[in-house]
Amino acid sequence: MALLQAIEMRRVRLPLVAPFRASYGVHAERDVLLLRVVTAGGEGWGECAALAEPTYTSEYVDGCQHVLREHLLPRLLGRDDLSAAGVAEALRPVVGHRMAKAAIEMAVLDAELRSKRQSFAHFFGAVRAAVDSGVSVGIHRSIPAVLGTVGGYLDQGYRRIKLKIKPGWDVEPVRAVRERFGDVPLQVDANTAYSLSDARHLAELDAFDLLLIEQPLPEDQVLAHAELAKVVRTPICLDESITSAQAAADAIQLGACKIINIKPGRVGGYLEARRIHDLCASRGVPVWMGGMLETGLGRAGNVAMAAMPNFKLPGDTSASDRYYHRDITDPFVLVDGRLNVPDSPGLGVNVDLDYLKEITASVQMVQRREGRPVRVGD
Ligand code: NPG
Repeated sequence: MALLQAIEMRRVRLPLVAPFRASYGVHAERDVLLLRVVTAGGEGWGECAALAEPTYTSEYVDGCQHVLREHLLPRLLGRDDLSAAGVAEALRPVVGHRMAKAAIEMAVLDAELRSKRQSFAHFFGAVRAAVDSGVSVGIHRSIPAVLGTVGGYLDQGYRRIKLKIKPGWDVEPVRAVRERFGDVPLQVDANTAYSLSDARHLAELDAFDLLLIEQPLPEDQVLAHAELAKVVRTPICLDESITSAQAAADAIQLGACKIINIKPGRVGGYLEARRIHDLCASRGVPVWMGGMLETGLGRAGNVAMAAMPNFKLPGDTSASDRYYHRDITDPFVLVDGRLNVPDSPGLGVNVDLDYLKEITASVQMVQRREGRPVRVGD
């Protein structure tokens, strides 16, 4: 890989079609940190998955930008031996901060693959040209309201529905969706909202033939998920608990999950995500691609990875218009319930630079001067 010369950190505010989840602090817009790396071999783009507030994970977008500027980028800048495969190792002295690390690794990988004229999909060993698209449906105020939303998505062609659940909003919406829409592929996501003492209640969901129940218990309760699996027949899928390939191996061995949701940001980047995919394939554990309201850049990488062979279930890889009136790349559109996998070099999407400027809140450049990293353009 060529010398890493400079990194642009750009904060954009992208208006959302609908508020996502107020409790995660995602209201009318997505506050996104984008990275553009400049190398002697060309440029590359990265997207940080972190949200504006540390309400879903401990990472949040201001914190990511800070740790990148002060601790991560200085360890990478000016290194002429750097490849995407070496980023995680170079950053190992910094503990945690996986979403920040994932963003810079993504940008370096994009630059590297663009310069080799290789697509992300080819690099990952994609086995399909389009991926089945699922959609995530938030907690609604009423059963008629959730039925209206689900009906709208099914009309658009989505191939799987995921209902968010929490205590007080679980069996009834699932029953209503099953009654109204028949045997549509259906799964639920609890985002850690239950405790092991809810096991018998959660087992009531077994009546509805769900694909899976995602992350019912808090993320550090991996053993409790294994206990829950003795009571609940619906396959348990872990998301928040799986922060690395090691965590995935341990959870599988403990019997805590039968399926894993992969989010590259959550695990420190696409290369660790690929290790999880491979590990799960070797253990007979199917995976699927999660989503964190990515722009077209993050979506491009996720869709490419979702074309790998062990991505056996539809992902939260919805079309751009599920999230954004206007995306920063050419939009991803649903074609017969699928998204096409980009096959041009790198991420394979073009950034609409004019629109990007319009929605930019700030830009910071980090580059080397006289052998030391400095930042300019605050
Ligand atoms: O389609 O990008 C998407 C969103 C899918 O529901 C979704 N993601 O818990 O997995 C989740 C949830 C989420 C989104 C969580 C954003 C945190 C932030």
